[in-house]
Amino acid sequence: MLRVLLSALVLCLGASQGVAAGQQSKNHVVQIVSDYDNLRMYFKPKVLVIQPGDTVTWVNQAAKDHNIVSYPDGFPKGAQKLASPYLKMKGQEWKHTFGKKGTFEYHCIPHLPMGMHGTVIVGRHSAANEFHEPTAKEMQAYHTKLREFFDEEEFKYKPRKKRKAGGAKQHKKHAHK
Ligand SMILES: [Cu+2]
Repeated sequence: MLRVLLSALVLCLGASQGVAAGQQSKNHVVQIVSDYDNLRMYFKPKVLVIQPGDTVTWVNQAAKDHNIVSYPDGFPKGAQKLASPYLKMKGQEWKHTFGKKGTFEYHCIPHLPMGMHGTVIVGRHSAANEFHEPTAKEMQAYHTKLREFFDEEEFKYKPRKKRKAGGAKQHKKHAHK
């Protein structure tokens, strides 16, 4: 019981002050923001740099449906992709512990056209050839998810290479070390 209390305390401290009382791994918090006044939905911070073994907790700031989903080619080879359920309630959380080094790109599917995406860099950036290569089946599953919200004309999935060629600022910035 004491152990549970202590580890909860350590998590709280780690989240608010970056203090990890004698522990190696840290917990980081990403706020899921629904800004109705400006019609913006976003992750804050958008880019997070952490160490292998660290945990990230996404916290929903409003009663609005959001999810945390990896691009099919947006995580390192051999790593676990991000795939949260929908967070619907205010204060609802989802957490993931990152074991592998590299770049994890994710987004919220329903608000993808608003630019609701984020990046977690674990230890170091991934080189272009270090990303997971999705199978046809994985691509199909992702497209099916997209089609729940968007028509083919409305929103097409752009594979990594095309997104880069398109000049997504976020990726340009991290393209080279
Ligand atoms: Cu969202």
